[in-house]
Amino acid sequence: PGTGRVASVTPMSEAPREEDLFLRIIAGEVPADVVHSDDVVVAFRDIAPKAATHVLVVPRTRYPDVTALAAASPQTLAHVVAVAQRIADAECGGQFRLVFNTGAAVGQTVFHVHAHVLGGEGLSFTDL
Ligand code: D5M
Repeated sequence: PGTGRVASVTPMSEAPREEDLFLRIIAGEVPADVVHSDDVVVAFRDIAPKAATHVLVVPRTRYPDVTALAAASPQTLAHVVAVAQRIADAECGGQFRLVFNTGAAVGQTVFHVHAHVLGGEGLSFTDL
């Protein structure tokens, strides 16, 4: 006990707002192919898709990663999962892979929490 990482409950990461690409997409300042939008999340197609369906589900409120989101707003995390299911139902038979890169060492490049929803043709099974 006591060895686990202490989750941040701070909603804002350290980077200034104008450096948060996903806030700029949510604000409509940067174009994106939006497939779902509601009061809590916006979902748009990844610019470099790894499968036929590759959508990012992004909470409107800025948390740096999924650990911070889960600590601060588990209901928002549950909503992200529900929206992922809805996208997969519409696009790829209801089955999907959900990825939250958490940390630069594992490939996180945008430090505004986002779920990668992956499914359909072209999904590689070599990594997992
Ligand atoms: O995922 C960040 C993802 O964001 C990565 O798969 C590319 C995608 N990306 C980067 N710029 C854009 C724009 N402008 N539109 C749509 N998608 C974008 P990470 O888990 O942080 O590596």
